Amino acid sequence: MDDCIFCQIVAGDIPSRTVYEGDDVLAFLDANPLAPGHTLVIPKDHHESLADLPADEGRALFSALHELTPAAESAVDAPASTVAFNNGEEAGQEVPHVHAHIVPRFSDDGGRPIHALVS
Ligand code: DGP
Repeated sequence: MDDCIFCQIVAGDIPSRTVYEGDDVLAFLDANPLAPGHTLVIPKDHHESLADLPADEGRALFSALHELTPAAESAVDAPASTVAFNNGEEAGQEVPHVHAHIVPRFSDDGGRPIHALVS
């Protein structure tokens, strides 16, 4: 999709700080991080919501999350993380290309759940 920011990142037309690239999945640092190491994990193909994502791409995305979540934590020495999808505009999805947020969490960040992090 020409006007999709994340498709432009996949194509290399918008720079990003890539942390992982596979055949189907790209991960890069969030431009507006909620915490150090805040990482976005996306399917390379354009799908707006989780319901649009083919099952094989969903499996590739989850497999990448399985690897990248502990990697994101250890990169910033975080003991935990919040992993979340904003799925749909009413849920706060600003970029209409499926993406998971990995937000490293720290012992001194209050232990608040994700909805408190973004309010
Ligand atoms: P969401 O609200 O779930 O759609 O979150 C979109 C995230 O994408 C938000 O945390 C900021 C991030 N973001 C938006 N534009 C860019 C960009 O051009 N580059 C990067 N690295 N992140 C972006």
